[in-house]
Amino acid sequence: MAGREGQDQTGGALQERTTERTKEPTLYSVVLLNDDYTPMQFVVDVLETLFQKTPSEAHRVMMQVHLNGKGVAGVYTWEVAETKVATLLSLAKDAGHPLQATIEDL
Ligand code: TYC
Repeated sequence: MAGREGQDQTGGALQERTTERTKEPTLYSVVLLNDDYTPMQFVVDVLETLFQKTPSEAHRVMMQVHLNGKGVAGVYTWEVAETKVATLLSLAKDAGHPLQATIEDL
C-alpha cells in the first residue's frame, strides 16, 4: 500500500495513528574469533570488504581480536548477520584459513 502509510482511510479525513507501528529490529553482533594461523592482512581485508570498515578501523578490530581473543566486526539484523558469517567462513575456507566468527546478542 504505497502512498498511504501513516494514515487510515476515514472518509477523506486524515486520522493520526494512535498506536506505534514502527518496531526496531533486534540487533546482533558478528564476532570474529582469534586463531594462530589466519594472516592479519586477511582479517583486515575481510573487515574492509565485507564489514565496510575503514583501513584504520579494520586494523583496530583485527588487533582487538588478536590481543583479546574476540572482537565485534559489525552489528546487524539476524538475517544479515547470518549472511555475513556464511560469507566470511566461505572466504576463509577458500583461502585456506581457519578464521571463525559467531553471532552474539547485542
Ligand atoms: N592471530 C592471528 C595471527 O597472529 C591474526 C588474527 C587476527 C587471526 C584476528 C584471526 O580473527 C583473527 N596471524
